[in-house]
Amino acid sequence: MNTKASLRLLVAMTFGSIGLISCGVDPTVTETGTPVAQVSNKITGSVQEWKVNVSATKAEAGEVIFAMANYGSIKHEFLVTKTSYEPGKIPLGADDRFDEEDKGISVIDEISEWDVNEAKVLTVKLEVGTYELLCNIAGHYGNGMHTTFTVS
Ligand SMILES: [Cu+2]
Repeated sequence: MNTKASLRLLVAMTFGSIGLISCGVDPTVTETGTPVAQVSNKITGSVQEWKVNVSATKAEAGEVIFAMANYGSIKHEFLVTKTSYEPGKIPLGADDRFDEEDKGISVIDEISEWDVNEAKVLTVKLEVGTYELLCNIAGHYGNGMHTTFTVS
């Protein structure tokens, strides 16, 4: 079994009967190329240089499960943050990261940096609000590793 097939198997085991998981490498579309439902509390996704992809960008308040694969060529991390900053506008420090203790940011939980071609699962309880899913390794956020996630 190749690595991506292994990752898909891991994700499929995580979510059991969700059919779309087994369809392909890109979790945002089905085998026929149809976008998957936009609202889901069971998210599959990936991190890579320089983006964060997720299978849905909206969820309902409550438990949300993220199964994330690292499809990049270097380590990445995955943070679920609630923030009042506009997407991509969290101010960066001299070290090219943002301050995770900044008043405008609340880091709900994270998968700390993990290896290429491996997948990790994170379960969080989310309230109604606007979140950014991102990587805060030096330079990564500024290069585009973030995506907006809305809970209603
Ligand atoms: Cu990164």
